[in-house]
Amino acid sequence: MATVREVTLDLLRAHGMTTIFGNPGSTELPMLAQLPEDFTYVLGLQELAVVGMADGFAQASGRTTHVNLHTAPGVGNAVGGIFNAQANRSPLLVTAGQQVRPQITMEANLTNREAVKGPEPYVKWSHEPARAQDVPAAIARAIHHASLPPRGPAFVSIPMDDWAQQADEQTAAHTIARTVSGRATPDPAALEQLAGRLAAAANPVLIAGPDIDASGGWDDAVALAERQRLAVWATPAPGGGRIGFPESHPNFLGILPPAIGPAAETLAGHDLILVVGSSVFPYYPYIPGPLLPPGAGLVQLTCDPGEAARAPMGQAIVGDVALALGRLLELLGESERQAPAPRGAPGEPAQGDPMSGSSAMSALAQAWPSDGIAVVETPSSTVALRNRLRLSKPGSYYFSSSGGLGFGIAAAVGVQLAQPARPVICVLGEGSAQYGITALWTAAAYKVPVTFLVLRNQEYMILKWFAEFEGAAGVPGLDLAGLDVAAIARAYNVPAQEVHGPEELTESLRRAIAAQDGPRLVQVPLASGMWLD
Ligand SMILES: Cc1ncc(C[n+]2csc(CCOP(=O)(O)OP(=O)(O)O)c2C)c(N)n1
Repeated sequence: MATVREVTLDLLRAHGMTTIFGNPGSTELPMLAQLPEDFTYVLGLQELAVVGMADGFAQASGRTTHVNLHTAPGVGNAVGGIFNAQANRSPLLVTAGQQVRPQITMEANLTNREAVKGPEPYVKWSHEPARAQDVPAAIARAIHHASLPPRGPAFVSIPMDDWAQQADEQTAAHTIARTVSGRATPDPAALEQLAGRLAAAANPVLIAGPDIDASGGWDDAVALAERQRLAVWATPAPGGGRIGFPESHPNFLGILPPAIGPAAETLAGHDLILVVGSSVFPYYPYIPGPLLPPGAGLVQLTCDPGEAARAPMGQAIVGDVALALGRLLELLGESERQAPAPRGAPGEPAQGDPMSGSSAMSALAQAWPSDGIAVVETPSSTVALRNRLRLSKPGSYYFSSSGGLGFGIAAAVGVQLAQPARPVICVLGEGSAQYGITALWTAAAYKVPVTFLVLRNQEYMILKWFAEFEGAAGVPGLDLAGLDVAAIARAYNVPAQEVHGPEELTESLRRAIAAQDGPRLVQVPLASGMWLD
């Protein structure tokens, strides 16, 4: 007779989910005891980092990924990361331990009271099985929820005495054998109508979102833009957790401003705005204005019915983005329209030491490997990074779509574990680095060769920009004097150095990227108060 645990391990194997990201407590030990050798346990030292690593791994591998947490306090620490994973559409199975069933009603120590309520707003499904025998089916259901579009985290709380119980083997066999597929073709008539509108438009434009990359629609998005002579903008940076279009392409014009009025102003002159794989739009801050430029229509292609329903303007077509792009290519030939005028190269960055964010990003561009992957959490230099690197291969950029900090270091570790053949470079503000800092230990302990670049400007610069924008004078707590991430990194066993000036920065980055035996961290002082692109 098989136990609940044995059946569950077989279920995880059947889904190829043999890597577990976790931080253990007493309530998880019965699941982890004598973990079979075909499973890998990646230890994170704090739960926000654990979820961030799994988020990066899930996105970069395209596979649903298992996170195991410690009852209420572990789930509590993880919630910021689960919020990020929801915005990133990361398919995560999140499990947490729970008191033994005989002691839940009396609320013995470590009982996760109302376990399903904690993560509920941030997951697609939150559950605690009614019986031990239901654990495999509950975990299977969470895996299916996480994997179906729009993908995202799903949560199961598991009483620790369930694992040793006898499984219902007949039911379990069905549970393990099931597969669920959810890639849906959009309404063919709606796509035909859209193709007709595109062909007839005088000056259409494409807004490229993260789901182009996630769905595998990259090449078709490029082919559509070229064939239809579309100018292309990236969806605003906060929602652009992944890049959906090559940023060195002559049709690519830049990142759409993230506010209502300026976005409409930027799109003035276009009569048809095609938004692919993005919400409409991830606005922030609030700068009111018309939602669309005069005379323009908007059509959104999205896999997410919620995203379609909440868009404030335009039409939406729901279905798989890559399938939609493929169908549009079948329906549309070469357009006679003029190709858009290419944008110029960014200006020379201001020189000097300490450097500006732009000159640091230019120095990074000099060292950039052609197959490099950027994991980005550098609020005031994100635009500079995009402008200077002009990343142009799929799967090359990961950023937290929610804006929640604590993603960068951890996600970089997960991305590198999922993509061992490509160099991962994680660019961080020194303030942002603190939220997921413990993931540095995992990088060192598991010899994950990420290059971390820390921009040290001794302040929360982006918040100073927001304070000025909001007219909020005299805000306390925006300065970070004395924070030395290189020193912290060394304590986590990551070789780290501080460098000065663009040449030394490029050289040290080249060496760090070439190192294969584990992570390296390079920190560079930046001038404060310099917002540049
Ligand atoms: C979990 C979380 N807490 C707080 C914030 C608010 N926040 C946004 S940007 C930022 C400062 C980031 O500072 P740093 O990384 O040094 O970058 P800089 O702004 O200097 O470029 C803070 C605290 C957030 N986004 N997420």
